[in-house]
Amino acid sequence: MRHNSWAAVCGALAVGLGVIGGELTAAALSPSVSPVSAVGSFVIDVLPPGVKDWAIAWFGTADKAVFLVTIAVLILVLALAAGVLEHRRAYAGRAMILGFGVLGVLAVASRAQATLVSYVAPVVAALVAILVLGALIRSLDAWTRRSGRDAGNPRDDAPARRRFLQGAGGAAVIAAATGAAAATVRSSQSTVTQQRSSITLPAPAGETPPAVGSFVPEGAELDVPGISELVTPNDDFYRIDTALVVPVVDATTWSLKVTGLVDREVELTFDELLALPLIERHVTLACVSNTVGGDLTGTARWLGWPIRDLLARAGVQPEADMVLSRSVDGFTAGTPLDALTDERDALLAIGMNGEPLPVEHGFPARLVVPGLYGYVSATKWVSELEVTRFADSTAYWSTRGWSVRGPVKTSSRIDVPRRNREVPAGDVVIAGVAWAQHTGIERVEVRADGGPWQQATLAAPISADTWVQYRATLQLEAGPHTVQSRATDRDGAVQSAADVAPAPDGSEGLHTVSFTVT
Ligand SMILES: Nc1nc2c(c(=O)[nH]1)N[C@H]1C(S)=C(S)[C@@H](COP(=O)(O)O)O[C@H]1N2
Ligand SMILES: [Mo]
Repeated sequence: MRHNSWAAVCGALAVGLGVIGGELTAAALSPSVSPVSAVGSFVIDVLPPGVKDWAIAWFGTADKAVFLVTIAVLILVLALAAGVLEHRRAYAGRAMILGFGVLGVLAVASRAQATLVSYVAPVVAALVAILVLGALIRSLDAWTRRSGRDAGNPRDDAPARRRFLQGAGGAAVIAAATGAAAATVRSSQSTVTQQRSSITLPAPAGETPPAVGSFVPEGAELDVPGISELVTPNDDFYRIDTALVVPVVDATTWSLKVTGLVDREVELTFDELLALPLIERHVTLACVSNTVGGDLTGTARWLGWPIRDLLARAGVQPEADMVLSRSVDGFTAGTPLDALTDERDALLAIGMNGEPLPVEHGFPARLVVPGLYGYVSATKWVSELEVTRFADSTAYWSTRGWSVRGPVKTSSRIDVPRRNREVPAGDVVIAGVAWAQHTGIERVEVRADGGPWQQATLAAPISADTWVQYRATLQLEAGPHTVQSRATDRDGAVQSAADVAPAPDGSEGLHTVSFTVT
């Protein structure tokens, strides 16, 4: 192997040990801010608007691993370069690592959860990498000098070669061992997962008669194979957030503060929350990034305390018109005060479909506000409600080109038949779900091939805040067909047919599905 290649290996070993040292330090001192994930989150936050739209959809779904691997590959390439540089010129590679150490510190500084102690990890990472790189390259240089002077005489450079290989081998062994230790420590932080599974949720306070929305009425579920489940199982519930690594929040030390334009600040612990009269409501959440016919929407039964009761406890001052909810990871949402205090049951939720909130859906507590897109209302891992004014505060996505207000737009989706399927001729069942949160669905119509609209049969709604299943039968002859659906809300407003992209305030258009009748 050429000495340059060995230099690159030294770079990888040094930076690898540095990264592991940094992660171990972070795990010990401030688990919520690991240097690597801080760099990743920092990159997400500074993405330019064009890349961002694509990124929301991308990071929001299953592909965070791809992003983490990309970051890892990038770090590796830079590490290889640092090794080669240091071999060419003493201190050049170490200066490069120092530069990245500074970037690491800046990235950590950009994290809302960062405390003074969080900075120790990137500093340790840079120090370890610099020290190891210096030592390894010095030993490589000694070998290079020997083999240069006595070219063609392998016996003379053998001791220097052996010394270098022993050093590099030792570093590799230490990297493997500490890497394994770091992985173990990380998984032991799944104690929060254990904590979550040991929580027994209280039963909702009895309401007589049972409140609309607290139960699934007779006839709410249609028997159509392939239709969206009326209540989405937690494991199938869409997930959208900016968190690269799911925030790990210890419920025993968590609290929610109500601050800002209030008569008195309120602080609520998880145990206090458990002891309050909680209610349960089915609510359909929707993401503003959902495209027409997309799957970034779901319905769950949420257990929580009405936010209006919490705000009443704090005493909201008359000039306030917005609540800026803040997550432990710095995400913010700006919700109109009305939506949190009017008769709709906006919840500080701790339960989802009978379980404590799954960690990725906001454990230990999140907001659920019927009728508003998630980015302006559904703050997960919520830690603070700052009562303020739209004129004085701007939330995370609203500073990034998305609308300040985010009421959910009425929409409907065709679940059956699926796109490009072959369906037997005769009565063809068209079925799906429609939603107009907080107004309710009045009617759903379907049509084939641009023909006349035909009214579908609606299932019984759980409430105005949930989606409704619908079904229709169309007589279709053999050949290719295209069906569309449109919903009308209880105010008589018909779902928009305009072709509108999600940014800045939600998509519009008719879901259109093409298939073949055989
Ligand atoms: N802390 C935090 N809460 C958040 C977000 C986020 O990025 N961070 N995203 C919001 C958005 S855009 C949506 S659509 C909903 C999605 O909630 P879910 O992942 O439980 O489906 O969470 C909201 N709450
Ligand atoms: Mo969203």
